[in-house]
Amino acid sequence: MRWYIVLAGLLTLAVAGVSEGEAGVDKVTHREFQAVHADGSSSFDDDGPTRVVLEGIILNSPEQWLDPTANPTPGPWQMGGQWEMYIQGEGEDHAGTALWMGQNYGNGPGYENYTNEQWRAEICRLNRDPNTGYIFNPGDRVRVTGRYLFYKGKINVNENHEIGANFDFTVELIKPAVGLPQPEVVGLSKLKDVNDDEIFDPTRLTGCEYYQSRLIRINDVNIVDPEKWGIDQTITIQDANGLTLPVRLGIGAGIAGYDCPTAQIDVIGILNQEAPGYPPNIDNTKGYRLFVLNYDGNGLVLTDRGYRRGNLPGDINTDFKLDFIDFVEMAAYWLECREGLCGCGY
Ligand SMILES: [Ca+2]
Ligand SMILES: [Ca+2]
Ligand SMILES: [Ca+2]
Repeated sequence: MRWYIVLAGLLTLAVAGVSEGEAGVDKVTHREFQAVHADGSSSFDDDGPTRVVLEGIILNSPEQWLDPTANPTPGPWQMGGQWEMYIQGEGEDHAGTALWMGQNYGNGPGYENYTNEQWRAEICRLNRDPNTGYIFNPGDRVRVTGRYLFYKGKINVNENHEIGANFDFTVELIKPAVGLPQPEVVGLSKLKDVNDDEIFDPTRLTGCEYYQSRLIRINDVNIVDPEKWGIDQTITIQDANGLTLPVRLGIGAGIAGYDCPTAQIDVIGILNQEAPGYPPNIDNTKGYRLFVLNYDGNGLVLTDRGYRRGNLPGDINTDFKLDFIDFVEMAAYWLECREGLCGCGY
């Protein structure tokens, strides 16, 4: 429930006594930015700058994870359009950070909502390099400048729930198409102890924290609850020793388009933390899961490798032939326009 960011925001503002202006901008590594206390709460925001500059590689297409479609009145406590991009540090910077935006900040007290038009303008801006108009993709190296808040186990770049331009964050292209980071192979025994409990190390040098917001690969597992397979659902993987991990499926079209893999598989995804509980009783040492936001139907590796065989652009269902089924699938989406990518007036 994203609106709890509001509570965290009020706390941060109270503690930090926010100062405005360029003086409060520091370039930091993801590892510095994500530092935590022994209880898993942020230590960076104890006396951090107002804004940070971070660099890294984009891991995901935001619209495969959260629905960007503008909706100003989706119901109480609902955020309407949302947008979240994960950025992974490089080299010695063994950490990563999420950037988050929502439309209806006003579902918390004292904040305002974006109108549909304002929301579209915001995510149209964030999906593009401001200097060239280039549309960002996973595998691009970027520079992020923005404010931040701690939320459920990790610190996120965001707008502190404010719609004023002074609270914007920006993403700029450093180099396009450097490629996704090689996913680190991580056994479940690195994430779970012998009792299948999450391993938490506040130094962030081992356990779940070490891999938080990074692309990892878990080999030789089975999905134990294939009946739960579907868009926006959570399934569970298990290894030969009985260790398990939740896998949060995104809203990528391939998850709806293909069946759940039934054999022993490998899984590639982003390790995320969403700590359980509600303020003031959030356990920031728990709540790790693997994000798999799309699937290409290959049957052996649960992931979206970002390319397709066949090279037939009209082959919508990727069965390597063009026929009426492709036409039907295309017709079903006729005239739809993906918020934030088209209709931007660029
Ligand atoms: Ca954490
Ligand atoms: Ca804004
Ligand atoms: Ca086809």
